[in-house]
This record gives sequence, C-alpha cells and structure tokens, in this order.
Amino acid sequence: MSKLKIALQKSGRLSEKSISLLGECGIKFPNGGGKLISESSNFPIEILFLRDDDIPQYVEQQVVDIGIVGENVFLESQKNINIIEKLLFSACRLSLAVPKEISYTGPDFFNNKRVATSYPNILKAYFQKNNIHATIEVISGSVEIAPGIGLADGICDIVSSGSTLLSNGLKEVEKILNSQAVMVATQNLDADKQLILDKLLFRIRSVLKAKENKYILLNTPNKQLEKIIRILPGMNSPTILPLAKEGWSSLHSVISEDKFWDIIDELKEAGAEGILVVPIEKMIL
Ligand code: PRT
Ligand code: ZN
Repeated sequence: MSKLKIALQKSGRLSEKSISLLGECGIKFPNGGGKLISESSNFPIEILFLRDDDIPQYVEQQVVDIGIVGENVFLESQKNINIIEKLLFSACRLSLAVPKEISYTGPDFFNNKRVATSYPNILKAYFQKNNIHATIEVISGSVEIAPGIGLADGICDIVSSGSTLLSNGLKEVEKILNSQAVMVATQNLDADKQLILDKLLFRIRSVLKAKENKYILLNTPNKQLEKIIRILPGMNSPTILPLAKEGWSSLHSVISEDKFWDIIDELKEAGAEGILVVPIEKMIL
C-alpha cells in the first residue's frame, strides 16, 4: 500500500508545532533520537525531517509529496509546488528596516542603497514592482547586524515581535508580506496518495476549525431568547435546554473567538447570565 511522504522542519521554529499538528490529527509516530525518517504506526504516512530551506525542492522533485514550511520560504524558493492549506501558526512578516535615526519618507529611500537579506528573490520582485534600483546583499544569517557593520543601508528580514530590530537599533519601515506556516504539495500526486492526502486534510481542517471556534453556554430568561439567538450566529441553530428555574433556558452554540469579544457586551445587555466559553477539540463540518 502506498504511503504519503511529508517533510517537516528538523529543528527550528516550525518543528514542534508541525509535529503537534499531526498529533492532534491522531497520527502517531516515534519521535526523537534525531532520526531523519519516521513512519506512523496508525496512518499511511512517512515523515522526513529536513532543513526548512530544502523542503520546497524536495517537494518539487517528489522526494516527498507534501511539506510544512513558512510562506516566506515557499515564495523565496520559486519552486513549482502549491500551497494546499494555511496552517495558522508561526505568523510573522517580511519587512524592510533601516537604522532608527534615519528620517524615512517612503520606499524611494532604498534607491541606490544596499539592502542585506536572505530573501533576494522576494526582495528583487518588490523593488521591481516599486521601480526601485537598489543593490541586494545576500547573507544567510544575522542579517540585522549588516547596517551596524557597514555592509548595508537597510535590511529585509523576518519580523515577529520586533525586538530583534529594536535591540539592533533598527526600525521597521515597509512590510513586504505576511507569512504563516503552510502545507505545500507536489503538482503530481497519484490517485492513491491523493486519497491519503484528502484524509489528512480533512483531519487538519477539523483541528484548525476547532482552534478558531469556541463552544459557548449561557443562561437567559425565556423572554430574551429570541434576541440572544439573533446576537449569536451559531454553527447551525443553537441548542436550547430548559433550566430547573422557571422561565429560564440554557443556550449552547459555537462561535468564532474573535466575534465573541465583539458581542459579549450585547449578550450581557440582552440579559444573558452565567456565560461559559470552552475550547473545542475537533470540529467536523
Ligand atoms: O535550520 P533551518 O534552516 O531549518 O531553520 P531556520 O533557522 O532557517 O528557520 P527558523 O526555525 O528560524 O524559522 C522557520 C520559519 O519560522 C521561518 O521561515 C518563518 O516562516 C517562521 N518564523 C516565525 C520566523 C520567526 N517567526 C522569527 N521571528 N522565522 C525567523 N524569525 C527570526 C528572524 O529572522 C529574526 O532574526 O527571529 C528574529 C525576529 O524575531 P523578533 O520576534 O525579534 O521580531
Ligand atoms: Zn532555514
């Protein structure tokens, strides 16, 4: 029977979350021991642990069928592979930064300047689109020290909290792209492997959907029920159970977490009490 091959980052910012995503999908495999290949005991999948920069090429060459990388790495690689799912973790952005004392007025600043980066392809495309003529200095690590040692006038690098820029006397001036971990796949998957991938994607989507949503329970006087139902857009329609207390009901529904914070005051105003919000483990739609 055929097995799907997936490449995960061996050790780095994506490793732990990639492994736990598979775990949340019920996929078990022996982990640790610095092994390069691992086979699941309960799902037809084989895992290869690689450096993240190598993953797009391995997928393109079909050494593996799918992989998990940052969108930034996918775009920079320029390989003929597809993003099949955004995985909602390891969010960051690729930005241009300059020494903080520069009075920056716009992207034109970079004309005739030197910019250090590990993302020459993405940066080149950005400069072309904005008609900027700059020299790109390609370096593979510690990009943030380049202006300080006189190698460049600015940098283009991944920013998350912004503290690396700050501690190197730099400020973020342009965001080039937003990134998150994505699942990439070869463009030529045979039918057997496609079936396994569909099964995996179904599980992944159930896990991701559950993370974005919360289960909400609240008590309400019956006369306020209709109003509260209108405030709470549920998965379908909410469950309503009578309370032992005369004239009161308990209402259960599913709601996206962001929306919940917007409507909490409305719910209280409408008479909802004892509001509980609980995480959902899996959500099958
Ligand atoms: O060894 P390997 O090549 O596999 O790993 P790597 O060192 O190339 O990558 P790794 O593990 O650092 O990052 C993997 C992926 O995580 C990246 O491709 C991004 O998609 C994503 N990611 C999320 C980040 C960050 N956040 C991040 N903060 N990648 C790098 N950083 C670095 C950034 O380069 C800078 O040095 O962290 C610093 C900035 O962070 P803040 O919080 O100070 O702004
Ligand atoms: Zn890397």
